[in-house]
Amino acid sequence: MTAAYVALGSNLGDSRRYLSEAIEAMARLPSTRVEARSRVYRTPPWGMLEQPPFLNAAVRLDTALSADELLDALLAIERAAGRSREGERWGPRTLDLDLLHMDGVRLAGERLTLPHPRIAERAFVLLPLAELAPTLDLPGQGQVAELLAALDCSGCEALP
Ligand code: PH2
Ligand code: MG
Ligand code: MG
Repeated sequence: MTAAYVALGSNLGDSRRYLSEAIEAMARLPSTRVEARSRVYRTPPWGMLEQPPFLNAAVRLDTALSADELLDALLAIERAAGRSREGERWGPRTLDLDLLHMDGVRLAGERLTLPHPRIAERAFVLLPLAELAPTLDLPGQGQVAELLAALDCSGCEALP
């Protein structure tokens, strides 16, 4: 079994529900357990500013799936949540599930780069991830808590 970290995001429709149903769907994947989940954060949109705020969270899975199998499963969960890939890059979405890191795995493929190459730039990923794994060292980027300390988290808040 391998630890895998997944970032969740939504800013269309009933975002809170998309996030919790996605976590339930991940818990139903074969040979996979949801080991920990962060709080849900409301975060200002990043990348494309003219869109509603996002809800973001992160989970740690323990899984026997390969990175490719897990990616396929995450994409299927996105599709089941009505995720369209027609819109603009970084635009609004019902559900986004990004595979961030798997322990001991480094990949630079066409479908998947691990660790995810843009973690260090994104408070909306690092805030929830730091709840789960502050001392995690992301190869090529650094330690989660240190990366987070270097970012501006203004406008991000944990929801009750
Ligand atoms: N996802 C994006 C683009 N911008 N901004 C926030 N705050 N949260 C996100 O999850 C997010 C984003 C594309 O995946
Ligand atoms: Mg994303
Ligand atoms: Mg994505």
